[in-house]
Amino acid sequence: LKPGNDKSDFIIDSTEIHSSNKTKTHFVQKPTELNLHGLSEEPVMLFNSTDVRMRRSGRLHKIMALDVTDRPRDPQAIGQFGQPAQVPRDKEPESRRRWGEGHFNVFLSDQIPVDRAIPDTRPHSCSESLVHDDLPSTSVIFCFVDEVWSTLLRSVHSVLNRSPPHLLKEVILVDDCSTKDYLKEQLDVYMSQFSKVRIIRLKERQGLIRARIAGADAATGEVLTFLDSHVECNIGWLEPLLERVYLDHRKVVCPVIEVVNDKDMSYMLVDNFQRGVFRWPLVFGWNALPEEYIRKNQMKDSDPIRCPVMAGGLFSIDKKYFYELGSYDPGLDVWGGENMEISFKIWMCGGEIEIIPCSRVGHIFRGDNPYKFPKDRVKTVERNLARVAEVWLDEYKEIFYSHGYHHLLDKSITDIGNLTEQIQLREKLKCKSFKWYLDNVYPDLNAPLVKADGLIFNVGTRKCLIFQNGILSFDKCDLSNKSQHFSYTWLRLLRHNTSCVAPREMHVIMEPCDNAKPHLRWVHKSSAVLTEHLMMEGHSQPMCLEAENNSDGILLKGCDSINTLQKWQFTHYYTQ
Ligand code: LR7
Ligand code: MN
Repeated sequence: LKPGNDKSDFIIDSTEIHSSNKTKTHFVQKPTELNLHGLSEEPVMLFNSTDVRMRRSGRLHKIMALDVTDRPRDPQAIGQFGQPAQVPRDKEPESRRRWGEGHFNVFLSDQIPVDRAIPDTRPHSCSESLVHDDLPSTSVIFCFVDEVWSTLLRSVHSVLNRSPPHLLKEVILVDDCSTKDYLKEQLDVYMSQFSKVRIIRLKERQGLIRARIAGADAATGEVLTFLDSHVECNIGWLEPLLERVYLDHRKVVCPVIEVVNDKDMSYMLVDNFQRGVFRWPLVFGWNALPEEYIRKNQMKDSDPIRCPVMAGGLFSIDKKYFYELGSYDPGLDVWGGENMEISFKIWMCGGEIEIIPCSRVGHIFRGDNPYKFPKDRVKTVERNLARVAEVWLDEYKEIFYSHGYHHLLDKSITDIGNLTEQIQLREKLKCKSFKWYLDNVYPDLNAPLVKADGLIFNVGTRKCLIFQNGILSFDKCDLSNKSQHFSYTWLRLLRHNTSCVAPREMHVIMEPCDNAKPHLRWVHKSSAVLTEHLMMEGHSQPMCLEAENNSDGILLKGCDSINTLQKWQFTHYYTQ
């Protein structure tokens, strides 16, 4: 038995060994002298190989990459080896009816063995990679609410069967106050056969963020590994994650998240070189590393990939470091935004986030949440995001609010809760600025601080706006004159230092800027007819800024698409 030997790994039952690779899986031989049991506490007895005996001597070795199960695997079983499964004709109504239990094909999931084999999707070059034999141990934490029975079990089995026992301290199941009966006594009974599995039951629904904190508080391993409760950890998934944390305790590492198809439950591999990013307004997404970057850094497909943000659900983090970082903001509710929070916190406060291509975990991506939100779903998520933006985004939070979240600016309508502790934490940890993060971690994000700035040129008078001695008027354009410098902000304010252009009857004056005040907002460049106009926002009668030809004054007039006295241009535009 040569673990980690080239592409093939060994899947071991109590009766058979299979060798698997990307395309085919076949039986190799019966393990006569090896009586393997995945659930034993004693790895040395288990494998009796030089690799395991060498552990704790700090040397490097190849990844064991075992897949151990206590029953022979049925090669004919539905969904075996990650193959697509099919619903028999006569079962289609039942399968459709049960979809809503998990927002994936629950009927099929229930037919598929909870310990099925899946294809080893690691890139070729992973067979070259080595790990230390004194890696830290980990506690695997699954938080769940009303998870489907068979997928929860499959998640747990995949961890027990594919993690080297000496590295797996425990599996903690945090039940976030599920309502389903089978998740109570039946789950206790089932899990009692595994000495490493512990169940924690939350008395009230906490949401996944506080549930993870509860799991972490109970964990005794040196590293915390968080997983969603509908995953399948692939062969050799754990060691490469722990290796990175071992090398640097401030590395927070994610496996490649592969896809367990929600319709046929097949295990599907994903493209290489994908990294986690965000787009405005703090929406998580994937993007491929640019070819040029890969070439320049001579990257192999097994090399760790630096990620501006993590997807959120699947990662390992040094336990001490997790608490040094103040864990999660406990003010985040139910679901959403916590991945942004922890990602910004990690990067800005001295850590790193990586995707480790030699570690692969399948996840069922679902079209909808199969559980209830105690409050409105949209409001919950946007409130979470606003907390993150307020604490971590500095002046860039305006970009966030400008992407459909203006309504959150009025704190009398949306109470985002107290942020004092989070802000103090950021100061205590001496975290860097969001600008530093953008420059160093995510430079390819287009994030200009304002939409436009420079002089505001009036096309009709060919003069520029000037704010001097408390008066707004016109003058000959002069870029070197600071009094003529304005910016057009993300929240559509016309700003000069801390003062903003505001309507006052049929004229305009300067008022202290306030993002929460809608009357300070001007539409510029977003309407096809009035492209160069500065139109008051939110008026049924379109009102535009107009230069007075002879007096250097400014008026508010009904908008007129051809009047050049109503046309204004900034020196620089940063967005469309
Ligand atoms: O109130 C809740 N309590 C919980 O315990 C709500 C959820 N949960 C559990 C739930 O049962 C599940 O195990 O928390 C886990 C995550 O919830 P999902 O599976 O509904 O989330 P998701 O997969 O749709 O969403 C992703 O983004 C979330 C944002 O809050 C979390 O970070 C999820 O962990 C995260 N999942 C992943 O990163 C997997 C890959 C998805 C991608 C991209
Ligand atoms: Mn999920």
